[in-house]
Amino acid sequence: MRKCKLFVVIVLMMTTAFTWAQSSYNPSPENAASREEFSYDRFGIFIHWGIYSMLGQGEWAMQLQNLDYQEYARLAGGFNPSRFDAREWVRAIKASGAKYITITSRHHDGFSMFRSAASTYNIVDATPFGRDVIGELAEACREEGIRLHFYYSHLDWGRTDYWPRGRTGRGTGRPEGRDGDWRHYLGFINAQLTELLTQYGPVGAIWFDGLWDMDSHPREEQPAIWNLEEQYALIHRLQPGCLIGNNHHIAPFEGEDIQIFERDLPGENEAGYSEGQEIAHLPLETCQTMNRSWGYDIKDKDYKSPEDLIRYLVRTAGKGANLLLNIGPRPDGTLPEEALDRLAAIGTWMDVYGETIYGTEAGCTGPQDWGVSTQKGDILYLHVLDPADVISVDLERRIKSAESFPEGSALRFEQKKNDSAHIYLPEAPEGTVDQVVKLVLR
Ligand code: H79
Repeated sequence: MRKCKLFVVIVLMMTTAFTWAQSSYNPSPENAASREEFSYDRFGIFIHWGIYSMLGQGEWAMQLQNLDYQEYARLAGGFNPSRFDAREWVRAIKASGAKYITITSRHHDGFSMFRSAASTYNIVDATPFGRDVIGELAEACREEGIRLHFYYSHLDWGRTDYWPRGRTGRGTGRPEGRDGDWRHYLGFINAQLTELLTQYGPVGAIWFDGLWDMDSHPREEQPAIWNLEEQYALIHRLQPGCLIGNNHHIAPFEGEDIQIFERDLPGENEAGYSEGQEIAHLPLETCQTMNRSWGYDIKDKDYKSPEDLIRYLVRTAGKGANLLLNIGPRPDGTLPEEALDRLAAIGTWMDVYGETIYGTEAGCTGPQDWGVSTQKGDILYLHVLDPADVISVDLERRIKSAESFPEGSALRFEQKKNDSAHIYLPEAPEGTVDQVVKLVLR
């Protein structure tokens, strides 16, 4: 009798383990390699560009001003970014030290910035410009050796088959939908994802946004509502190395390869979109704006200084995360000078300090009152962001040597048992944004 019970228990355990193993997502070798490459790179540039850029009030104008969906669509007829030059963009971005570009292939307004047979509401068919900007960008990225990621909005403010409606897009004048619309809409998404993943060569990542539009439903229902299982499988089947990220502000779902944080470092919630967003065991990415806006805002000159942006990049690396820093190009296709200045300044800094950012992990000290640290094996880079003569560092391992970076001069340090180490810093040269100490640990 006992034996029989034990047998039943074992069989039950085995079937549970089997179903669990079947349903749990295992990234392919190509995907695992992409994750490593992604984490190594630490820095990317985000681009929010669409027909909304013409209105000069960010990418949410349609929702915020309750613009009529048919009238809004007329904007496309005037979109002619005569100064757009993909190569110029990519060169300026590459010179910043960024290793990838994430561009809005389709934002919440529903307009596709790429050639699409799934809808004529796209840049090739609906604008006098008639050029596939995503295609041109893909080509320029290939030439310059920089990866391309696609932002793709789950939600849509302009399509009538986005029905039933979610939290937003209720004031755009669309008629009520019919049964079957939602299924049709999901089919449209799969058709467009297929286009994005077959028309432009290797895609580094698909970056979803807008799932939160249906947040009147609990988290457990979201994968079924949005057809995530099939959608994610489609992406990984078409391009196994393509990473999937979803800016849903909640813990990652099965099948996602990176975890995204909006306007906050992982574990922080100052902007208010990351409440309870536990940090997963996935590559991490924080997206942030240079000024206050994502899409071009003609009034927003409130740019963070180049120094502050560099320090933000350092803090992100100190968390073991990537920074995806945004630019909102103008409707004529140019990048604002303020953005170009910042790209150049970050690039100058990265030329010297890249070693302390690329390929590092979060440093073993965690955040300290003087700054943060990044690490590569036995090498620990202390990023002193608040100038000091001496800093104390909590370390479990013994320090073998300490030197200033990039100068390489030996620094005095003290490390007694069961006490913080003290490191004496030289005077920082004028204009230092981050005083780096390179420690070798035993
Ligand atoms: O593409 C950029 C923005 O247009 C988009 N994500 C970045 C990368 C974005 N969408 N929303 N927001 C930024 C912030 C607003 C979030 C809200 Fe909500 C949506 C407030 C209310 C609904 C989600 C659900 C956050 C709070 C509740």
